[in-house]
Amino acid sequence: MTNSFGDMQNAKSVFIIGCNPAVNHPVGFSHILKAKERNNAKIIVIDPRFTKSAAKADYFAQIRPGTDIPFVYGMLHLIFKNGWEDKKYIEDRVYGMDEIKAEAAKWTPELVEDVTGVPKETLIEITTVYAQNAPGTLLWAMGLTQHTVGTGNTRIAPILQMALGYMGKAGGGTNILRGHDNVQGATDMGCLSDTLPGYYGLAEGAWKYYARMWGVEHEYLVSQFKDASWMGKPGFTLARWWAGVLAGNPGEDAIENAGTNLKALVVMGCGITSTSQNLKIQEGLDALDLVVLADPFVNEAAVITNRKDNLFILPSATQFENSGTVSATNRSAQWRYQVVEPLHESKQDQEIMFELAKRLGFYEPYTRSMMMRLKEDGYLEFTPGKTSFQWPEDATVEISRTLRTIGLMGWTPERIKKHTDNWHLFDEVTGEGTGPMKGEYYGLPWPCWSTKHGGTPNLYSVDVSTRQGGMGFRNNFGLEKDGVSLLAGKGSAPVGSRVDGGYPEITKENIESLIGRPLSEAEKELCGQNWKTCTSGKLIDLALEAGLTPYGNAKARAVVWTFPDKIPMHREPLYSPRPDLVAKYPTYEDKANHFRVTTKYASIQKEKDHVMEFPIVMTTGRLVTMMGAGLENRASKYLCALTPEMFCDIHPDLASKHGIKNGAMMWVHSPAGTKIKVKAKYSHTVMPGMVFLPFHFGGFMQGVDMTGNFPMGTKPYASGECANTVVAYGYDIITQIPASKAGLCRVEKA
Ligand SMILES: Nc1nc2c(c(=O)[nH]1)N[C@H]1C(S)=C(S)[C@@H](COP(=O)(O)OP(=O)(O)OC[C@H]3O[C@@H](n4cnc5c(=O)[nH]c(N)nc54)[C@H](O)[C@@H]3O)O[C@H]1N2
Ligand SMILES: Nc1nc2c(c(=O)[nH]1)N[C@H]1C(S)=C(S)[C@@H](COP(=O)(O)OP(=O)(O)OC[C@H]3O[C@@H](n4cnc5c(=O)[nH]c(N)nc54)[C@H](O)[C@@H]3O)O[C@H]1N2
Ligand SMILES: [Mo]
Repeated sequence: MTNSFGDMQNAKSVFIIGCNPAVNHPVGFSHILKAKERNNAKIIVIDPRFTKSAAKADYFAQIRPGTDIPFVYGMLHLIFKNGWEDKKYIEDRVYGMDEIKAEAAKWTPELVEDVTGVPKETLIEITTVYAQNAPGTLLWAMGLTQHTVGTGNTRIAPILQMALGYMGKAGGGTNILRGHDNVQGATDMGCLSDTLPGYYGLAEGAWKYYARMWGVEHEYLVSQFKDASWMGKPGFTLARWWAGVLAGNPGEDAIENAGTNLKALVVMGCGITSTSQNLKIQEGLDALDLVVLADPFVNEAAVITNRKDNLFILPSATQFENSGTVSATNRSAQWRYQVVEPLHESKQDQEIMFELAKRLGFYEPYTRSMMMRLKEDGYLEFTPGKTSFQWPEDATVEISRTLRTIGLMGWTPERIKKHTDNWHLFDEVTGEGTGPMKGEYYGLPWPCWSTKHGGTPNLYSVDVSTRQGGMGFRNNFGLEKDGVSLLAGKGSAPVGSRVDGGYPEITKENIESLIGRPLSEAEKELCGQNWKTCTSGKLIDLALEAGLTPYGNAKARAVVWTFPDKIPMHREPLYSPRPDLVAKYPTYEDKANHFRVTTKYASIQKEKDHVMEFPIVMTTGRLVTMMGAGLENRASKYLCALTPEMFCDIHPDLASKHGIKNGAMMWVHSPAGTKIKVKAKYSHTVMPGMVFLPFHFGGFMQGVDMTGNFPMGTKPYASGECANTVVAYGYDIITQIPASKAGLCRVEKA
């Protein structure tokens, strides 16, 4: 999220594409309603369903799932045609907009109507309103990401903001509504298989930096791998771990995993039914040598598997029985205080991990750096006299001294606690503190460059100084491309910047020329190679003194030359209802070794015209009463009274065509050959050609009730078929997120 929920109150228009905040972020949604009250902000919703958010909108486009790229190109077509783009902003701050303009020229309102199903009058009306009510904030979440073109979707949305000059403005920005409590923090801490914590890449230099910051030898880290080459390779993802188990079986995708299949699975805080192709997950669970489930509830992995042994359920403590920092969707930190001691036999997650590390023999190096402190010269030493570490404070200190890329240097435990304790002293809209908290923004939203910096409420704003959170775009992709400079244009820099325009990221080599004075020998001693690895913090301090942003001041790039689609391109879903459009906008070629697994694209789309047998578009998503895989909520009697069973939203016209009565049972069949039996719920939120399934239920598999497998007394108050049993093959080309928003199905009376 570039801005924050509070900042949305500054918006004059709110563009909601691929999320349903009235249901999934109801507290956050109140800021949008306030924008309407304060500024008469225009609310625009683009969604295949008439959602509760759409019910509050001024303009609504009911789009066919998976066609957001054409829709936004249609908007850009009109913006460029009418000269509504922010020319100066584009000139100074964007690389490659000409290529976008050329693609947008193809997407006439008529073509957009044909591909997306949105009447061209609606497209024109929405574009006009959005371009003329500046600034506009743009929101998305899973409606954009869970597609084979998810990454393209998440690129075209900021490009729209850039074209209109809405990025880096209060009341503007791209505001991606994060999901779980602390999901922003989890990503920042490195719960991804292709980065180290803080998004440091898997390069040797980054590993060496981490070795230093963990207080271990680089060779020790290397010795944990089959050979050093595996340190540079992304691992499996949550979406496809089971492919690592099943590889070698007939029909399964090939893997590249150092010559071995996966043998053991440890699940910590993930409901197993939340990933697509649930039948494959069941097969994967059955085939493993060992399954360990650490969860406050009985994870349904234990219930849907047919295995009889080597399955362990470890009772994890909940957030109320633990403490530490959590990061909110706007990159701000909060201290979470423990409320009660872990109940009964449950253990906090870190205790489980410490015990595991002890048994496997690496507890000491695992926890070593919490016993160390950073010296002024940027090197670690054992803290004199320290015989044990204090959890979670010492871990927080380690994080703040290590995760420099995103600017966590100012996140000391003392500061974060002080913010949480004084939350009432901060402004709801700007995040600015008053009284003793003056000069700081609530939760020190990152980047928070140093212990003196107050955090960054809105990313990429040059309207304020670097001290107040101003910055250009990150210089991350070199200084020029094909002879064109990638640095920001002259005149575009945060207020008070010594350099009036673009500059590269700060290094030992360029610091003197950028700040305009020679460094003393003592100062030079303290400088690391570049700001990211300069652990003394000297380079950052020098940059801030000159009003410079440590990571440089560059152009945002609309063209990503390393991706298969250099600019976002429309590609039909693997299971498309429009074979005529598949011919025109085919998907990607199959991709070998995509997070270690060969991943099919064209070969599925070309198999046959799936729509002949599976003529109904199927999408999945959320209910306000349930969360994720639903284990927590289905343990609540009261929530279960509101949504007691699994259902399918179906338009009465479609249902009656199949003889399905409201409240009767129906089958939903997927092209993967799987099926679920659910209750029909007549609804006008979906069009007659489409159904919607919530994904919060589990415990049943293709009509079979498996809830008898719950240990006594642990069965949830509600169980049911899992939508992901009928979410078929399909993964994003870059991130591998399952394509659970645009599928096909067939329905039948049960
Ligand atoms: N009550 C509740 N709140 C939650 C959660 C929960 O489970 N329950 N989960 C949390 C989590 S983890 C997350 S990630 C967020 C997710 O928040 P959202 O992304 O808002 O959640 P979804 O309901 O999955 O999907 C949002 C909307 O995308 C629409 N959509 C589907 N396909 C397309 C498409 O191709 N284009 C467009 N434009 N729209 C499409 C769907 O109809 C749906 O209304 O919510 C968080 N908040
Ligand atoms: N079809 C379809 N599938 C989807 C989606 C969709 O839109 N459609 N959305 C996807 C998205 S965005 C997400 S984020 C996932 C969400 O899916 P999950 O990540 O599976 O979501 P939760 O149900 O919140 O799972 C959290 C699990 O952690 C446990 N837990 C809670 N607190 C703790 C703790 O402190 N420690 C430990 N160890 N465990 C704890 C809970 O009991 C629960 O079992 O679903 C994905 N799946
Ligand atoms: Mo999520």
